[in-house]
Amino acid sequence: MAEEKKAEKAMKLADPIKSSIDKATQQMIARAQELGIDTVWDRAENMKPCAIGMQGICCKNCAMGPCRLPLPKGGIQGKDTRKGLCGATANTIAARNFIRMVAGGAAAHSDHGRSVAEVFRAVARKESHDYEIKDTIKLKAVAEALGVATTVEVDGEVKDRDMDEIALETAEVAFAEWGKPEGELLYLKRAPEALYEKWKKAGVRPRNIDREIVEIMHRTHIGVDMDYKNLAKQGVRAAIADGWGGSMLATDLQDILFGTPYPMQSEANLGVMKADHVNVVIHGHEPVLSEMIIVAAQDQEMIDYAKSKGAKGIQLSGMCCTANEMLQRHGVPVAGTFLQQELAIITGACDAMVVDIQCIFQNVANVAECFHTKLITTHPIARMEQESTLHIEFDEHHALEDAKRILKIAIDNFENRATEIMIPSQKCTQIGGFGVESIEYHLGGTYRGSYYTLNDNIINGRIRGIAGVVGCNNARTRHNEGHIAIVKELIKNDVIVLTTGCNAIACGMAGLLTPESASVYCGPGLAEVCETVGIPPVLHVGSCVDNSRILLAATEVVKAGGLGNDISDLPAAGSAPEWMSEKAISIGQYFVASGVYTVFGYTFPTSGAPVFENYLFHEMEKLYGGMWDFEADPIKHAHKMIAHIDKKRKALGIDKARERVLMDMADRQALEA
Ligand code: BF8
Repeated sequence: MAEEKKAEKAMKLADPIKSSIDKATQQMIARAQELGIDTVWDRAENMKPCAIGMQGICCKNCAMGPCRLPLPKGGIQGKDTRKGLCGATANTIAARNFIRMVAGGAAAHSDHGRSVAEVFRAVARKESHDYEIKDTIKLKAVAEALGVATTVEVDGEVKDRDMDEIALETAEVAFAEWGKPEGELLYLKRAPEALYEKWKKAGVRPRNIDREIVEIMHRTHIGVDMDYKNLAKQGVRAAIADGWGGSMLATDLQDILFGTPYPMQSEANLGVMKADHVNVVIHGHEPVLSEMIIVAAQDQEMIDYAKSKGAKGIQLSGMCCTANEMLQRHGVPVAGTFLQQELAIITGACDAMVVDIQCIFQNVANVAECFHTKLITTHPIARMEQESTLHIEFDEHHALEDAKRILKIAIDNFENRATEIMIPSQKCTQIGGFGVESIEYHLGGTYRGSYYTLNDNIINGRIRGIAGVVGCNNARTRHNEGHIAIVKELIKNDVIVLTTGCNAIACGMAGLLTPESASVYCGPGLAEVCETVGIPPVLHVGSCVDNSRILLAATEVVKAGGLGNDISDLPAAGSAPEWMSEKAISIGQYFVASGVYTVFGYTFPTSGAPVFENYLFHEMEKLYGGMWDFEADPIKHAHKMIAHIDKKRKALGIDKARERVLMDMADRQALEA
């Protein structure tokens, strides 16, 4: 005990100002320190990452290792002779580690998709009565993309097929995508034809979702695949199975069940919590849980029960991607990003934190023990060893009942609060809920291709290009600094940004998700477009599985014409400024495999194997049209993306248009000719 106390005393504390650019976060880190509660930033101060592991050159795939292959001082001179006990080279080890990250990320997204598919199938089979199909238009579109007939011929007459029948067959076909014995993923044909042909030529069309992930685990076992190019190829195949498979199905089936998002106003940051309300923070990823809690929280009986305990009402808020899911469909406010999860409890006003899967710190249980907060786990695959946590398993067959039980625990806990509560005042107005459909609504044409107005403005140079800026926070970098600096630099240079995940939350907290921000932060061209159509310069398109919306939006841009015939022809680039998760690597890899130049910040997990890294950064472009890059400095990072956008504009012959920016009809006719 004395030893433990000594260790605790020796713990270095993080500097709140250096830890985050966000005032609410700074205030709450300081508050935690005052209370003697460690947060992720303090732990990062006291534990440095392993330099060899960071560079991807530590192999621990067998018990002869771990084999560590550090780069020699002064770099590699001549032949790289580094090898592990079995002879695995640095390239083989880095490639194996890299694609295992892809497997982890693809598995997380795809298993999330599978859970949604299970609920969808239960609804289609009429086994679940708490959920229902909310968007039949989307159901028909998804059915058609999966080859399910939506019409039927009766006596020579074509009629609409019964919706229940369509739902049932769509559920069965969708479900088979995870494990069908032959064929290829059905959604691959949604990609531009030129991209599909590239995948075919490269031999990377996924057969089914699960198989590609399993095959990575096999091929990276000791003594199997020892060619970094062949390993990378399987990484690409599994990543495509994520982006154009598991994630895309997750997004689509969620839209069918819970409604396709449309733009709506809300707020972001810890200041959305209310001292006089029962605060329930829902944290994780699957909207299957949050949707039902939203329904339960609107139940008058529940509201009255909260009032009977002395609260003014129930305040739901979201954390991480669950926040994005609740925001985009219901306008529920966002409490914070990945790194702010402990801080929500440190307010002293969190009556329950309800978690499901992914990106949840185990330490939230320790923090909750310092307060009255009930930490409730809900998913059978994600439990915690801390006995203080409650586990209420969420089941689609009695989901509303489970949700009410959870809410009741939170309400009962309201009166157990200590008197001292500290909720930061910071919160920002934001608009969330954009997607393929709403972009078409705002930036589509009346008479021509669906994304005509967007394409026209890219061609005439008001919009210089499109960026997808996504991904996590990382306690090794200053919270939100990279996210915001990169996004601001892009929009200043007339690049419209599509955002998801924690980047979207960071942008919401910084006030970049409002139409009004256009006149403050954008270059003149982008500002003019945003002001004319009334959209923010940064469009929040959802959670991390919703990066599939970016793939489909890019495909719509290709279809609308005038900007080449593949995603790789577009003046577009991707970015994950503060990435940390395996999911980010899988997303990055499917962006690259879909033709997008993709830059990661903070660190890159192959830097110890320069030959393999060169393959990712340069050679991949020849196969897929997209490639990886790395840049830690946010401004240089943004300018690498802008340089790529300009390169693509030049290749399309629209670089001159940009110099003029405002074009008259004669200019436009000259361009079209
Ligand atoms: O899936 S961005 S920290 S919350 S992994 Fe996690 Fe990263 Fe946030 Fe959502 Ni995505």
